[in-house]
Amino acid sequence: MSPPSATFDLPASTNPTNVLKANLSVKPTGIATSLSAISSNWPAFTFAPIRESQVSRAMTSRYFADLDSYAESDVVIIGAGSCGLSAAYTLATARPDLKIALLEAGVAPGGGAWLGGQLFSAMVMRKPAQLFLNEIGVAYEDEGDFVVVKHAALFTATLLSKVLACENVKLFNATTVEDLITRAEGEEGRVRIAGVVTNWTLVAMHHGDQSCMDPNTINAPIVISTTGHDGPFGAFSVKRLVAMQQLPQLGGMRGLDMGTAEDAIVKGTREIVPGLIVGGMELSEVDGANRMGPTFGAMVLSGVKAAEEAVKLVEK
Ligand code: 48N
Repeated sequence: MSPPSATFDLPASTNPTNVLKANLSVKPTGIATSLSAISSNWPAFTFAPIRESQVSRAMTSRYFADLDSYAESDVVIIGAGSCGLSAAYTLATARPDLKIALLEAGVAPGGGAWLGGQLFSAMVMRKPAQLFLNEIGVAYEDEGDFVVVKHAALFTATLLSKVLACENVKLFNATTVEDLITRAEGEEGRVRIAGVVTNWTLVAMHHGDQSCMDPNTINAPIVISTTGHDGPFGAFSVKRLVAMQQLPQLGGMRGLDMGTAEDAIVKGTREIVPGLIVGGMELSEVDGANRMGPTFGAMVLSGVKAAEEAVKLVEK
């Protein structure tokens, strides 16, 4: 028995596609009329002319202009996962005067937020994180104490597009932060973070099998590190701080406890050493916080808090 047609008075049908058509909230209109000039005469179709060097110059002139401009940034964010992207969006929209460099080791930003848990599609966020979804215009189903975005990629793609649309953000993807720039500050042996050391990720992965391939740099008085929990690339900055004797040791991420993990990560997002704010799952490695598993509200709100901590430092 097919479900009653909610929007059209059609006879019950055993053909499911008819039921689908009957319930479409958006009526099909065919190829968008804005493309009809093309689709109406394919045999006559041709692109405007171009020379290969024009493509090369269009890409390289812009990329190297960005490298030159962002060599001195106001804020660097390491890691464009759900926390880093939320921090970038919040900071860029709150302070459009700040120049923000967003460094992402992967070709594809988004970290672990393209899927829910165990490769399932839906993404769960506990309230009040739905306020951020409202802010960026992502639809969700309200389940009472939590909401569900129908596909994690809808959240991540929407947030990524909003970040990339910000005039004051430059995403350097496929680019790894290999080290931190430091300045001696305070008591003997203590430092302030003053930027990042970068390299193409493919180069960073092959230092061992090539002669020295030195890195590049970005100076910035504030760095937000959201590189995720420990893994091949994860927990980068906090592991580097231990190696530089700026942290005694890592607390190590604890077992899964959703009820405690998310509050701890959001409330604990803070400046760990002068100039370096840590958020998201990277923070769990510092504080020995529990993991929360496949719920993402803490990542988003930790990103919001990291942005607020950065604004406090800017305004100091
Ligand atoms: O998604 P992640 O790994 O990290 P977060 O903190 O944004 O979100 C964590 C979240 O996905 C979870 O782990 C969920 C909630 N599960 C928890 C649990 O209990 O299992 O994004 C980190 C990003 C990635 O895209 C990395 O590629 C990137 O950071 N990255 C780096 N980018 C540049 N330079 C580096 N050195 C670097 N290290 C990591």
